[in-house]
Amino acid sequence: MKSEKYLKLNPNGLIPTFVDEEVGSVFESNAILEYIASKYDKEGKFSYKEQDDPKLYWHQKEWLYFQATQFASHTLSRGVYYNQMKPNDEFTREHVLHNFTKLYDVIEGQLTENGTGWLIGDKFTIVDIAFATGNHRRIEAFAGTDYEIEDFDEKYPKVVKWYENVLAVDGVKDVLN
Ligand SMILES: N[C@@H](CCC(=O)N[C@@H](CS)C(=O)NCC(=O)O)C(=O)O
Repeated sequence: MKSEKYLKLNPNGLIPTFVDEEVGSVFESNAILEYIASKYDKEGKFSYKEQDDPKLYWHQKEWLYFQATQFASHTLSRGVYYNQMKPNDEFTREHVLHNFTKLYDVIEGQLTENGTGWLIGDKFTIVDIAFATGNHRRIEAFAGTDYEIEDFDEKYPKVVKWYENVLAVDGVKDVLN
């Protein structure tokens, strides 16, 4: 990931990077999801298209930005970092858990308002893929640690149901395990 060859494809030196004949390479996971949707999901099975449904297309984008900046970068990766560093300090723990609570309140609210069992619209989309990956990583990283969200299932029943829906999609369990 830090080799000269890799850094030409992804100057930030992280994974993932998607390599494709048409555009060369794409980095940032949610940009990759959008690219794959645009190129390989022409019929909109897993994504909303601007020409067909501009409202849901822009919701799709806003939730992907929210996932990348607020969920993955601001909260999940900081939590993983602090959990590994074990600063043993209540302020840090409260801070990480407070950020997670704010995020999961937003996600629970969106699932309640949308009411379809999916984050946007009425189908499993790239938005669900992005958040499910983060949710999977949260469970994997924090189960049994000081950073685990207490009584998650009681606080976030819609998220629990949504995650079950995602895991039931063909192929999802295989890639997450
Ligand atoms: N915002 C980036 C984050 C990428 C990222 O954090 N990748 C991690 C793995 S999930 C990584 O490459 N870590 C290795 C490192 O930090 O050197 C994206 O969504 O693609």
